[in-house]
Amino acid sequence: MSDKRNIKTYDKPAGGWGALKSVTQSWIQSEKPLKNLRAMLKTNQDKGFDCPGCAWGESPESGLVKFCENGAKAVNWESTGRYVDPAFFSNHSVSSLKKHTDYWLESQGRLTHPMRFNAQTDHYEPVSWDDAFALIAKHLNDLPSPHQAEFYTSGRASNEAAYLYQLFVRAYGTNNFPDCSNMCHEASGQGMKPTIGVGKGTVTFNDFEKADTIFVIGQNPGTNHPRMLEPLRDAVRRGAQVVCFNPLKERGLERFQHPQHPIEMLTNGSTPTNTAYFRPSLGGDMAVMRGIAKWLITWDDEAKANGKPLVLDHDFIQTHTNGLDDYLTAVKATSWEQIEAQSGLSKDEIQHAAMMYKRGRRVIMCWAMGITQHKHSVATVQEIVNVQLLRGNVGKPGAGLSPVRGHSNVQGDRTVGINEAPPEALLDALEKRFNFKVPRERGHNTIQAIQAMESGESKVFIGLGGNFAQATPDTPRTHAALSKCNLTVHIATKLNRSHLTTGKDALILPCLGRTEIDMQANGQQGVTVEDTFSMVHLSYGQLPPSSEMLRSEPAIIAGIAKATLGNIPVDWDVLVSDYGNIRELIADTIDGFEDFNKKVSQPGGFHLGNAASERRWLTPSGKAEFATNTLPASLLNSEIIARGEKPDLILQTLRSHDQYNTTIYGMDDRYRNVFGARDVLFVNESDIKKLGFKDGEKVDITSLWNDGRTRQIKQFMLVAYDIPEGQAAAYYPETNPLVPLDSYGDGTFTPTSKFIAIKLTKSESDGRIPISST
Ligand SMILES: Nc1nc2c(c(=O)[nH]1)N[C@H]1C(S)=C(S)[C@@H](COP(=O)(O)OP(=O)(O)OC[C@H]3O[C@@H](n4cnc5c(=O)[nH]c(N)nc54)[C@H](O)[C@@H]3O)O[C@H]1N2
Ligand SMILES: Nc1nc2c(c(=O)[nH]1)N[C@H]1C(S)=C(S)[C@@H](COP(=O)(O)OP(=O)(O)OC[C@H]3O[C@@H](n4cnc5c(=O)[nH]c(N)nc54)[C@H](O)[C@@H]3O)O[C@H]1N2
Ligand SMILES: [Mo]
Repeated sequence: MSDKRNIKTYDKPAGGWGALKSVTQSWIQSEKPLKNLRAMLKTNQDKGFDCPGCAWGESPESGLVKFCENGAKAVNWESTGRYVDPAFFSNHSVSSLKKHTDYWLESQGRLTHPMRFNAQTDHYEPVSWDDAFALIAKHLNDLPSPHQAEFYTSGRASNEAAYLYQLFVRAYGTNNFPDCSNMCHEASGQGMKPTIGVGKGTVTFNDFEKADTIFVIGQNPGTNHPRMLEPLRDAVRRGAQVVCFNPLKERGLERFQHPQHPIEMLTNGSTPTNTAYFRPSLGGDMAVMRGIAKWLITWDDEAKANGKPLVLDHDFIQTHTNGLDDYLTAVKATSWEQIEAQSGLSKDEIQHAAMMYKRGRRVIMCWAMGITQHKHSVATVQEIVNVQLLRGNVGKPGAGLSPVRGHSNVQGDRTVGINEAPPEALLDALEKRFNFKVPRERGHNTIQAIQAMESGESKVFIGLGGNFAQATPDTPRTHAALSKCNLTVHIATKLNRSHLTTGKDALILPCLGRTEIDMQANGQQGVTVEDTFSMVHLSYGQLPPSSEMLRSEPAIIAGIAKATLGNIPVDWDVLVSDYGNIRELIADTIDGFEDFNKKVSQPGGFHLGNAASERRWLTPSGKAEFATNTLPASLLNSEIIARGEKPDLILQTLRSHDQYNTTIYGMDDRYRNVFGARDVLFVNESDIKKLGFKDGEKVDITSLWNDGRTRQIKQFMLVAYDIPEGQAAAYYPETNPLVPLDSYGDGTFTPTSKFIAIKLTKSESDGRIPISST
């Protein structure tokens, strides 16, 4: 390695040989390459398993190979030949494990045995499944109120596991269901539900083939949904418009070379994945959408005056919507000065975007975390909906709304009842079917769960997957909150930092992963998942379990439930003997799942249906509602303004190409040309100069908030990067100590992970470290 840092622009297309090389490496590192290769070919196939990576859905017609580079990494990461067994825990105390990085912890391999923390020895020690269940039952039954326990879910849990979990927790007596969705697409659901009547995307895979314009807003599919690059590329090839809004020039949104396309690979051919690229300010998308609406309305008025064809879809608006007049008034009252200042785009640029929108007769708008992790995310989602309603782009083929979900079953978990604010209809159905008094009080979301543990009100934390302590904001504070618990329990496949922040008692319960064969009394079981297009399908593990001691998630939940409640309200063992029994209960209680077992046994599964996509509006008025929100007066939180200090930069926290949320696969971020490091801060070169630093220098980063706490992370290397002035970017989860717990979205409680006001200071011991060998 040279001692000179070197971060150039990555000039190769996304995918391509780089992706193939990376997949090969992940195979070899798994130490089970041949077995995994056989398993890989079963990814997303009929009778195979659902990719444990992202929630992107499959084209029904796609061929033999249905995985992408990052899906391959997810499979090889889960199915490793390394094991974290009782000997490992006896060699490593919990205090010594805490000194290792997140990457090291997870790379030690698969958890093999149930383990109980012994505070005296500072070690996790083996425990029998029955004793583990009995310990949980004792803690839960000792609590004065069921509302003092928190039941977290990460979005990899299957429908069957999630349904059993919510049934158990509600029978126990609470709706405390903090989940990863609270930190993710919460704003999409909250924004869409009151406007179009459903909180899910309205499109399916096939719509992408029919669209003549696709907007991709605040999303980095090249890394996080790589299989989406194919429909984007195909769209560009057939002459459709792909319009991207992202402050960063993300490689996957520029060019793509299909790694599973031999001719493309051999000729080194690649295709652009956009036809226009706009680079807004962080948090500026609501203003962008408002500007697009303003142009559309202006053109419509002009067309009306000149007797030309109108620009808005007045028939659709008349028949299907409510509230246009108020919305028009709000749009007209928003000044171009404010739109330009807040969006970071000029009136002309927005005109260009509006033209591309107008040109499409069928437009899909996709978005992800760049939209949902802001203070005013709900209003931004609703502005996207408004623009789509103006031209009737909801509920027709090739058009619609597509919040692209993260975890592979995060959408399904919500559908089957993981919801701290459950709809009354769900509670009524459960009460009727199971004959117990369902708790009606709203439960805790993720932020409220942390607050409740911090204040000592909540005493038990159970995590169905995930890495709660690292994924959530204000890291040291969250760790402190967890360690105040009487009991912490983690149902997990791999060791992570959350497991090391123990309550007085603590358990790690190792479970089967998606890739593994799940045998129960009635034979091999499959589980179901719902993708981002509301397609529900079966997933069958292919590989022998990593350890004989592993239990499936449904079996573990049933074990906890039986120990805590006995056979109330169901015979838990019968449910686990055959997951078809769980699906029967889902069919009885959850909308859209009638004949579940039959429907899901068809190859490819079935579509859950989406009323808005059929132009049935499940709103109180029976119509789609234009939402009239005003642009925020300032994007800066009032707490920061009150502090009276001007931030140096606004930081967004994002994913590298070598990670799955808090799971770090490696230290490279190929498409951003970063190698061997994650403690980097991307900043515009002119800002680096303006702030008195040099490229490559190390800085400490402090975030601003008005609560008297200091939030700081140290020794991050400045990287001069192609990023708009005033902005910075760095990787999550390392940056979570900077996100104040109380800085969350209006109406969502989603941490504002894409908008953090920061100050930089020179690190005490400065050193230029090499991060690239090129
Ligand atoms: N390989 C892999 N796949 C994953 C994941 C993973 O970690 N690794 N995570 C999964 C999960 S849970 C999720 S939720 C998804 C996340 O998928 P993404 O939402 O694509 O994830 P992020 O890395 O957070 O990227 C956010 C993108 O939004 C842009 N952005 C940030 N702020 C703004 C803004 O204010 N406006 C606009 N227009 N753009 C902005 C950033 O530059 C970045 O390109 O991916 C899922 N798939
Ligand atoms: N600053 C910042 N914070 C963020 C985000 C951000 O963009 N910026 N993104 C947010 C988002 S979108 C999300 S979704 C959350 C993610 O938050 P989580 O879902 O809580 O985190 P993950 O990193 O996906 O969880 C990884 C762990 O899950 C366990 N695991 C893996 N597979 C399985 C399985 O099959 N079963 C079980 N039981 N366990 C399994 C492993 O032990 C692994 O260590 O983070 C959020 N936090
Ligand atoms: Mo997510």
